[in-house]
Amino acid sequence: MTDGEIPESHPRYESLLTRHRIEEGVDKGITSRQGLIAQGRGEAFDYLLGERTLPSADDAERAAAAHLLLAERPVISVNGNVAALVPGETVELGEATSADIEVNLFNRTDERMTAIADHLCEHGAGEVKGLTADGRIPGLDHERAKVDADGIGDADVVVVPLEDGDRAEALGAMGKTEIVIDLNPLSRSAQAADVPIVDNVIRAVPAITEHARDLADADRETLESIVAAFDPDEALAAAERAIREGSDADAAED
Ligand code: PTJ
Repeated sequence: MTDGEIPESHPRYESLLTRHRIEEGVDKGITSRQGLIAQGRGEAFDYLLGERTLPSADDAERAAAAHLLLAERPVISVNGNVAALVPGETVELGEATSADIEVNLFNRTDERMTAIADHLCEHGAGEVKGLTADGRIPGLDHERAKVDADGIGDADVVVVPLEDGDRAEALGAMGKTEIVIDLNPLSRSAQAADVPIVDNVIRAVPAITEHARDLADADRETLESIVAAFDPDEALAAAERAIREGSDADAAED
């Protein structure tokens, strides 16, 4: 089955599309087999959140866009799941925010690094960082610590979708502003983030791009006030409430 063969009227269209893309990612050597497990975990949380963008997640997506527009050296980190699910959307986000794209893998192999970089180029990316790997994130074991010195190594703002908890904490410890996209509000990555976006990457990446386009002409003061008004603890609490109390809880409060 290809993307186009899943009928859009199917009640679980987005979920089927997501599964299909991840499967295809594994077949192409882009996504790791662990990526299938990660996808299953994500799906469970998405189901509990009502498979929609909470108002609190939309606020986080707007704050993320403001951070990226204010940044001097923004970078979007891409792993095997992100490359399979939102390759073209990631390229568009990079264009809308002048952010670099860097491949950064948990299960790093040269073959997967190259396959992902090629896949992103097929979806319109000009330059893809991550292959030079001449920088290190302090405090992590060798393979997971590898970054480009002039990419994530030197970035002031990093978007890390579906990040592993240790690395999210280590990037935070380097003083970088971290924007994490993770459907689990209890994950260490989400908890470590300056901007935790509790939403499916398939909805979150295009939403940040849309906010960035909307804010393209905003002045610094406006962007800074959006950043200052965002409260990460409140965003996580709103997502937890939505999970515990059902899909109306968040909507009722925002
Ligand atoms: O490609 P690699 O080698 O870098 O490996 C990437 C994975 C994702 C396999 C690796 O980082 C990993 O094992 O991640 P975890 O520890 O399973 O964490 C993944 C997190 O992402 C979990 O908290 C999931 O709930 C969440 N998640 C999964 N799918 C989505 C998601 N969040 C947003 N959107 C999704 N589609």
